[in-house]
Amino acid sequence: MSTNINEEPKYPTLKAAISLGSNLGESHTILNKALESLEQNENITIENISNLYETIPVGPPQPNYLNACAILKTKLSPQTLLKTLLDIETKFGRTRKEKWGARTLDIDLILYEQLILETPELQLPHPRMKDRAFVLVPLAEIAPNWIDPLTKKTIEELLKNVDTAGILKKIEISTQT
Ligand code: PH2
Ligand code: MG
Ligand code: MG
Repeated sequence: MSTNINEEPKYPTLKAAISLGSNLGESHTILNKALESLEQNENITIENISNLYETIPVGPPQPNYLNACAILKTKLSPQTLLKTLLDIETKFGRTRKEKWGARTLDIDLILYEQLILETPELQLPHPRMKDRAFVLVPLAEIAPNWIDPLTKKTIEELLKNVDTAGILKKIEISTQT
């Protein structure tokens, strides 16, 4: 058997948490289709999806967001997973203009196992995760006991320290159309 050193290493199936947001276009449909796109990747399976939340924008004035989180199992390295997420954003018409401006689709890598990473392209855990109710509220539904490797607190504990006033409405997955 030959070994190709250029081949991407075969990572075991590892757990990652992502956050999704949209506030331009048919946000509900876009989020569902983005999750379908992820599922179509043979190296990714979706373990769990939160309910959707309508949230007040953090940043410049813009329409309200729909936010959700998902737990993935993946064989991809964090860098390759990030590239896959960015490719899906582009597929759904994401353009990058204003920082924190309105977008058809934003997918952020929030946690990857217990990995701590500080690179220009990717920081893990996501550097603003612990301040953002629009991430912690949906994430606490599906991964309340996941420990933030930096603070050693669970998602549920981190959620207690944020203001959730900007979380306007929960849209139950079962009632989605
Ligand atoms: N994403 C941002 C900036 N502000 N506000 C809400 N409510 N939801 C988001 O997903 C969001 C935001 C940058 O990624
Ligand atoms: Mg974001
Ligand atoms: Mg992003």
